[in-house]
Amino acid sequence: MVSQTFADRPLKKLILFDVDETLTPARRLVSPEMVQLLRTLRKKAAIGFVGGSDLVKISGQLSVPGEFNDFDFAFAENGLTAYRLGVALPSQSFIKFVGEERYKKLANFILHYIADLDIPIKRGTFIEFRNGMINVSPIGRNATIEERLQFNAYDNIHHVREAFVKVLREKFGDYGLNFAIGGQISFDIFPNGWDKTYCLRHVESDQFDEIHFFGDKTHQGGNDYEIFTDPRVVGHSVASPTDTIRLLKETFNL
Ligand code: M1P
Repeated sequence: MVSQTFADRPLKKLILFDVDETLTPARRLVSPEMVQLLRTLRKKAAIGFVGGSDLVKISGQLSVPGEFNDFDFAFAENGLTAYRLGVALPSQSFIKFVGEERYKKLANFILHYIADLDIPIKRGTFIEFRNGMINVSPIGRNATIEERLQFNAYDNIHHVREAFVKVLREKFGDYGLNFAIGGQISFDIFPNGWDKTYCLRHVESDQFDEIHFFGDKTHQGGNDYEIFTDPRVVGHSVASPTDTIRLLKETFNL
């Protein structure tokens, strides 16, 4: 039976959402139409987001001025940073898992590899160090929106990230790490099992009848794949935020 906290919602279900390209365009703000629909949905069921980015970035994309928290569950970095009704849940850290020495070898290799990469342009911040993962970008995270679109188009033809990940898998196969291409200009590296299914441990005690997940990178190798295919979850694959709106209305009669 669902926990007392969510007993007043007519549907004893939890609806989880990926962020980029599911609730918002990549790295951009949520639309007023999506906010309105999520508020309507939240009256019926519990809702949460589970994004790969860090909490500051995701909050920036999803917060509407004056209305801080529209979600029951907030999972950044796949749930390594987690909040339930605004209260922080226990976390683990990437650096503790990997260890300083091994991390130094990995970071050095990555930076050398990027230095040798001949791609049209480079910007800055090639490794972003987060709590539960690192994020690696060949162009650099300082790229503008225009530059990231250009890199993405280039990468679709030249598969720069795929090739990079292949080399890292070979070279650091004994590190127990997973490599996931989830966005437009980068990929995430985190310990095996710290993919988006990680967040599910935080909702177990609420005993929802069903957990749904909506995401766009649901194909194998995409960063929504593991949670999308998890037996505890009903997965929905979407093509864009507009598609999410359509599917939400259809699935939950909104
Ligand atoms: O949420 C998907 C991804 O979003 C960003 O990717 P990019 O900057 O490449 O578009 C990153 O925050 C990444 O960690 C995340 O998985």
